[in-house]
Amino acid sequence: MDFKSFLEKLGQLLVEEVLKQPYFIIGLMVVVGYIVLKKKWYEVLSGFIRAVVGYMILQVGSGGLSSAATPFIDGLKSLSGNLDKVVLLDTYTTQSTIESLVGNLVSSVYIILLVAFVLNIVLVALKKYTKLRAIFTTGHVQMQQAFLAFFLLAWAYGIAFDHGANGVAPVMPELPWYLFVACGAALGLYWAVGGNLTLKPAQELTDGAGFAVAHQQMFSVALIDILGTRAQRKGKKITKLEDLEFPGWLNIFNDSMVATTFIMAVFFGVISVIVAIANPDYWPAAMPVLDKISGYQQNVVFFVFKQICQFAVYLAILQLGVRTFVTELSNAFQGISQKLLPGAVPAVDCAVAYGFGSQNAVTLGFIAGAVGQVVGVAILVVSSGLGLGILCITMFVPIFFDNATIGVFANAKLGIKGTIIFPLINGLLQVILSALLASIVGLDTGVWSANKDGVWSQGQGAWMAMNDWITVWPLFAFIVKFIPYVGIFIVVAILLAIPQLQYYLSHKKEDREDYFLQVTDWEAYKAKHITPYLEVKPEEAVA
Ligand code: ASC
Repeated sequence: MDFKSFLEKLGQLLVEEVLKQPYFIIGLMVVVGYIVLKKKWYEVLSGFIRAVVGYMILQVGSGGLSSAATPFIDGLKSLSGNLDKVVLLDTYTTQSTIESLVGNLVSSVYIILLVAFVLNIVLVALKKYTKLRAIFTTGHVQMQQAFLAFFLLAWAYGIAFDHGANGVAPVMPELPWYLFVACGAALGLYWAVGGNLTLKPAQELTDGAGFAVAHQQMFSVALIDILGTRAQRKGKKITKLEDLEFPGWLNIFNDSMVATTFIMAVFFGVISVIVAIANPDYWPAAMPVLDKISGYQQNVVFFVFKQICQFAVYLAILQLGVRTFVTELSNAFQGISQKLLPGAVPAVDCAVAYGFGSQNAVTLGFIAGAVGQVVGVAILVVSSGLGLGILCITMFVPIFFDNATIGVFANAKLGIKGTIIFPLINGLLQVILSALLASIVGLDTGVWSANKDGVWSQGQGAWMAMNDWITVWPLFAFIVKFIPYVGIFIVVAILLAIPQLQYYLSHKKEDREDYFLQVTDWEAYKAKHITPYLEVKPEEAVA
């Protein structure tokens, strides 16, 4: 092996085994934090193991939720018929579609990702000036975002990726150096700014667990926090899901396992029946074989029952994972934020929020988002895809993780109404804006490729229908496209200005430094800036 291929292999190992695996990054942070705190070697070891295993448990939970929904979503997909263009709303499909469009440039996107990650850390190290406090740690999401950001900015710079044709492989366009620089700068800033925006809402939700959110709907979490804080200050009465007292038999819904299973049964039960009527062949073909010798296939009713119960199962697993690793991470990060990166917090996967707040908000947010998406799809169907011939089909990640996260934060700050309204609007926008955006930037169809038998076909379109990628990122791309040369500088300036606005506008002049108290002493911050505005103060509730 020559030196160049050795380096390539090493780079690939670093990307695939470390950068793309949040559990490893989190585990390493715990090790560094505990070493800085001068813990004994066996405490460092046990912290590392609990962080890694805890994070893996969380991943079993979130992966299991997706797989529980897959048969139902596939059933809905089977109803789409032969519409012209199908855009799949999914984060992974969007990444792989762009990977096949950029061909041999995949490793350049990895380099952008690394540079942006380092930029995030530098921006936090310069906290005194930048007012940025959060380090993005969700590797698999960073990877997806790096690809879509790259594609969007390339579009903004007038670069069209070739999709190929029947029998013709796509040809790579020439890419200018400034595209790579612009992409690294915008991404690194977005991670630092987005995480920072979610810091206070996450501290409020978790009562000071010491982390922010590193995901794909960070700007909407901040918007909900601003509206919620304003409502709180005006003394508006909000009723949260956990405040509900269900009368009589309904009080079985106070138990989130029961509530989740019941609501999912209604929702997926209706979908199952619709699929069974519209496509009678679907369910029989989808049933697993339970007994290989006799060939016995599972009965549909029992299969559906089992899938539905699994939502509550995986939510419970997810919470166990969160509890396991968050304690380690919070403790260890104190070392990092005291010595290495003063006043910093880790920003983590949105699913961590489901371990706090109301469990029922996870379910209700998801259902409200799903209803919004159904309305969106109905609009596409009657308008023949907004006149573009596009049908959007959702996969589980956008419909669940985006809306459930918005739901949890909305419930905490705006109560039940917020838990319904925000995901409902988001669900609608996810469908309509994704159709428009995919069509505008040329991601409404996939790439032509040949299978192993030499038969050519074109992949489907895809869009990452998560809130930040239907709102702020398209806006950045439009600015870069329509304000030539200086567009990217305007985007950078906007991103740099956001934490300054947070710092200067969120507190009165004499309290300005309390902004940093949100990390360094949450109890003190809460006592001064949150508790006095709460309708029922904690001490009264106890009395
Ligand atoms: C995403 C994505 C996932 C989920 C996961 C939620 O955007 O790609 O796999 O959300 O991060 O826990």
